[in-house]
Amino acid sequence: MTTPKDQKPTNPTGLHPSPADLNRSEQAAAMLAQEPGETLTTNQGLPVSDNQNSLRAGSRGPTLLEDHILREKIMHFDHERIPERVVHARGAGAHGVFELYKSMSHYTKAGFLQDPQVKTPVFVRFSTVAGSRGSADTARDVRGFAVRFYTQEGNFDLVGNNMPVFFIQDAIKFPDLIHAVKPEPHHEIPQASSAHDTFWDFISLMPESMHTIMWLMSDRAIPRSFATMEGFGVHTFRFINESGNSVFVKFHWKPVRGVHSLVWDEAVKLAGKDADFHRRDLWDAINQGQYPEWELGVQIVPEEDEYKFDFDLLDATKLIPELLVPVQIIGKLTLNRNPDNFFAETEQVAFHPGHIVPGIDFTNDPLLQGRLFSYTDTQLSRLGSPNFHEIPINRPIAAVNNNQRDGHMRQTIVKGRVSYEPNSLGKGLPMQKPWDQGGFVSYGEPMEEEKIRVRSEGFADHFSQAALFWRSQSQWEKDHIVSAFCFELGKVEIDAVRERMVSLLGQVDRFLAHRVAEGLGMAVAPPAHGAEALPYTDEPEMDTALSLANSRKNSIIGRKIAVLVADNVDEESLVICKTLEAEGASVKFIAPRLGEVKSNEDELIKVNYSLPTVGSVLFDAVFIPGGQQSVETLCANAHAVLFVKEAYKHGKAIAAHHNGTLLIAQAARSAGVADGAFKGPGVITLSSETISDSFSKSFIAAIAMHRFPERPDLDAVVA
Ligand code: HDE
Repeated sequence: MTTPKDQKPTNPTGLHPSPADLNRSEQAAAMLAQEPGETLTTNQGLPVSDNQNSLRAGSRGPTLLEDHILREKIMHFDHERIPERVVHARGAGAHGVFELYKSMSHYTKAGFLQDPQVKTPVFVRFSTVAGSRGSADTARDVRGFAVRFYTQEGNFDLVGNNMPVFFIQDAIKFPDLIHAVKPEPHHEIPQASSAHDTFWDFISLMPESMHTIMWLMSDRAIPRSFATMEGFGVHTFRFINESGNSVFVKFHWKPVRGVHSLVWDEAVKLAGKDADFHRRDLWDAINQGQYPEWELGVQIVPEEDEYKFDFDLLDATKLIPELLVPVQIIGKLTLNRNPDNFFAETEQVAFHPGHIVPGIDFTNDPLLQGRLFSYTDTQLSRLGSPNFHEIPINRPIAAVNNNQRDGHMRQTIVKGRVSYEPNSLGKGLPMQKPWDQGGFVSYGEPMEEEKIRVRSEGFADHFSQAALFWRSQSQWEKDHIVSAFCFELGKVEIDAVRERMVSLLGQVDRFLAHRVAEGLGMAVAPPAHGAEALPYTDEPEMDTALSLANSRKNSIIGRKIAVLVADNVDEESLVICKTLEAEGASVKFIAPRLGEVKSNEDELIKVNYSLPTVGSVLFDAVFIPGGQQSVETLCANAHAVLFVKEAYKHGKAIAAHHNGTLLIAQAARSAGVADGAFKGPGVITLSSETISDSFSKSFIAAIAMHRFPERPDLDAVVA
């Protein structure tokens, strides 16, 4: 059993661990974490003799109020829930490490960006925005991408999203935006969806949202996994170097596995097949040692270039196109440890964009400025006390010394009688430190302005970057965007809202507007009142960084491969499984029922999943081994046929060895197309009896492509 002695911090200097100790888990363990003990006790440590029966007057009599053990247990249970986050309620977290590639001392004095030898522990939480804690992972939504760096100078939280821009320019509109997207107040419908009247009513009256809306309607809003999403700090921040010189900086996270998304039909089916699809993927990847990785990139803009662009750096509805300012890669984030306890870590972590370190500072972005108030404030209702920074996951590794005291749930026991400053009784400690001794000093930006409520003129163009995004997409991405608009606006019940939206789309791109209008069975209306922004630009440049089609496609680490098997499967075919695993993929055997199947060489193969419990949407690729009897069984199994049809429809890599190809033909027939119609990019077959190297390589290359959205007539496939 853990004794109170075991639970004391190991650091003799008090409750704050030594700054030299970088390992969060060790710190948390040293402070409060405990393994389950041997003897069941109450919260007071009283050993419990009976956890099955409450105390009553006789075996059939009433329960006695005296039962302090029952009362304590039920009371604690009654209060187990805390309010969920008002936004970003559903999420998953993981621990990891940040390693710097090169010193950034030229630009910033931030301690963790100086020395490539220093490894900084991190905790990351990914989230959806609109849905409640129990909603599905694959809803169309922005994803939160919040990273905490536990640095020697305090916590630095980069609280970003997987999209580089935001819906609104000024924080004062945030409650309106969120009220519009959340379930409608009269009937609390729909959950985790923007496809309803109030969201589109608001958006149709907020032309500044058009750029982010383009991202939201793209496949970026339905990522394949957290590990294949980009992350962005969104706002422009400042770096400040030792000499006090400042540059503007935008932060980017670039996933090493490339940026990959689902398609809408998959996202919808996944919500039913596995509502925890993203959370499980992250958990499994880390458990299996397939650690997700991102590179940290920065776009640096010198102070003198502040007004060089035709958009305002302070406007969070704009990005800096990478073709104007390239992203410099400066380090790598690796997530390598799952939390020990979801509530204690992922739920109680309290991020705040205001958690910065010397060498990093804010700009006057009016969205960022509003956020600086919100995050500490919201923790008071969520975590219940101003002492939330003492929860282990929130404790900095840097020492905390100040004169704050008391309050609900205070844990630190500060010795002595002094809790004020200046003081002489406490030798004047703790003492403030100037910049050159490590103190935080705000950038001395000159200010001499009127006090007014006015939007800067530089924020006025709401359409050019939306158009840039649209024009930078590949054809299939454009098709998906059009379908997304048709779906979302198709759920809108008020004609006027749809009309205003289509009219706004006309200011992004006339062709886009016409396609959406056609899908909705309506005409394109003239620009709505209040939407008369800058004139439509005919030929904005393309930015290749904006298209998923240009993402990295050189790895299959973390991909899930389904191998469809039944009795008498050909042992020779299965040699490819080892090759796939050696490349970092997970191979799962799926059969008509659980248990084992016997190969043609009498080997027993453990079945991971039965066909009725899974679906191709849970996997990245399918392999169909040979073996006459195995394939015949699968061809006669509706789940197996659907599996292949869906994988084909969703553009996934499919490989079949020897007579495994019969299942592909059967799937094509059942999809209403000719036997041989399931061909084309990403369908790899091998008729010879032995598996060849080139077959394995082609399959691996196809999986790395992630998907083949340009396969002909995918919409015609019934699946
Ligand atoms: Fe947040 N946001 N936000 N946000 N946000 C919260 O803080 C808020 C914004 C983001 O995994 C809340 O602790 C305002 C932009 C993430 O725990 C709350 C405004 C970006 C997370 C809050 C914004 C974000 C939050 C809810 C407009 C991308 C989840 C619970 C002024 C750069 C962090 C909480 C986690 C969470 C307020 C806009 C990212 C209420 C007022 C822009 C990733 O404080």
